[in-house]
Amino acid sequence: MILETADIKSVLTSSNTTQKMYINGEWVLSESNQTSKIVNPANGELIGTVTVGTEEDAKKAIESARKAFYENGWMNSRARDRAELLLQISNKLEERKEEFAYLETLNNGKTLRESLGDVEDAVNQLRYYAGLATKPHGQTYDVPDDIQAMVVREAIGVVGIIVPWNYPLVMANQKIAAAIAAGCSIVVKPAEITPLSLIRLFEIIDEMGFPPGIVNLVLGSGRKVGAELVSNPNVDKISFTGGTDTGIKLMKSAADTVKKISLELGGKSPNIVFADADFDAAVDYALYAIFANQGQVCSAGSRLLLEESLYEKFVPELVRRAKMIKIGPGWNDGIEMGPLVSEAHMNTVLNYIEIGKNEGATLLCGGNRIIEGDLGKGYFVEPTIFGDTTPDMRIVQEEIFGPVLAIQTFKTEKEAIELANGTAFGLAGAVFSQDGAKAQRVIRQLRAGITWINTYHPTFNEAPWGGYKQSGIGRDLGTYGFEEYLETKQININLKVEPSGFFEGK
Ligand code: TXE
Repeated sequence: MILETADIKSVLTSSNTTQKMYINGEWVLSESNQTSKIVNPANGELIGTVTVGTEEDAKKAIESARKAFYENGWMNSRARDRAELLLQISNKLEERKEEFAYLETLNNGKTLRESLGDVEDAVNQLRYYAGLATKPHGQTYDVPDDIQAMVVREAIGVVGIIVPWNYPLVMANQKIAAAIAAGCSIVVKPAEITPLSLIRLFEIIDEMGFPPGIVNLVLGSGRKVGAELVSNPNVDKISFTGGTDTGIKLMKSAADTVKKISLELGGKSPNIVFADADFDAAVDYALYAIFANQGQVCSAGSRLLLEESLYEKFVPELVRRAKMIKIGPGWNDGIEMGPLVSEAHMNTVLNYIEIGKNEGATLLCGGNRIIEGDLGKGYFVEPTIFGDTTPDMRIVQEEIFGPVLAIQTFKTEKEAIELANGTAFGLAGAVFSQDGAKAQRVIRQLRAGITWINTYHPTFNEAPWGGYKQSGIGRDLGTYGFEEYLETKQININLKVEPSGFFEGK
């Protein structure tokens, strides 16, 4: 699918029009009167202007979500009606699949095939959670008393949803779908630099006729709008995806109101390749693990753990193929890797490459921004691979969130496991081996929430997504992700209604 320049224009809202936020069922500009320019990372061109919300805007959205939930009846809304709304959103989104994919590519930089995959995922998330909406079930207990004891599940209330820029549509959508299915009202905040697909999703949501205040979108900075969502006592829960440093701040702030939080944070995930692995598959997935979405994936296989005896054969092939990756604007046909999301993020990644060199790692390929020709206008970085790393290096320990792979080597299974678990993170990990028992043995030793054997990256809306250790708390997706938006209430019904006799005096 090739996008012509004329088509690109038709996908975009005029960059002279300031795009609004959605609060209490209305499209509004921020009282700040400030705007922010949204840039296409493939060429630095302006692709939109959006209003910049403030704490006051966030407060208005929270108040409307609170009213809608607690006073105007959403708390007692019917699951079947919510399911129907989610299905309708999914159908509309599916009808406009290509448009949303183009928009995501223009704003985020990812290739069109990846954007299309994201939109398809988003459609399926809405359908999956529409199905789950009617499924929460309680329990009854046989208690040693004349009491009928039972548990019911209820919506948690007002949910603040804060999302990053690497999957702008799909990450917000998975939280929105689960929260609405559970019966919550929501206030969503996209990342500052990638709000366009979410604004458009809210155009669809607006057509659905939700009662005002159930779904709100507030644009603006994490420091102001995001922080207000986390500290405001009228928000019952925060669902966050983003960096670990920000997650730590959020957790501290949420403590003041004992707010329930789920955090999906960073990673430095190991991809362990044993000498007995299928060679071609292991090379192929090692590339996919780190270079998909330009490495801007929380679960990226950013550390390749190679059995030492395989090194001489594996690394030259890996490097050869990394150099063949087709880089360019994500909307062009055949492009396999797009630009990084912003100039600032590109500079962070380039800085890490310098750190790697200074730490003494060997640069095996890449390492540079691409400055030739049209690509020089965008934020393109070559696929980069470092060898001769040691576990203490920053490029081995810290999340770079770009197309930078660090190779580590091991001699024994035990050593592989130690290296794999040797960071503060615990999001994901993979093992490549044709010895099924060994592969499973190693996977069971990984302190990570998402794991693969003989593959990397496939993820499913049906299965839980989240990490061990400093990669987060709680889960997105699947039934586990649904649970995050439900409270648990115990109800005890007296079957023998008479005085308790606890106090003697009458
Ligand atoms: O993320 P932030 P940034 C990692 C990755 C990346 C680094 C920094 O390593 O290089 O984080 O990226 C909002 N209160 N990941 O700075 O700050 C912010 O506005 C409330 C991994 O872009 O975590 C945005 O909407 N909210 C990650 C969201 O948090 C705050 C994906 C994420 O931004 C806030 C992205 C505050 N004080 C980055 N400060 C993953 N797990 O996939 C910021 N925000």
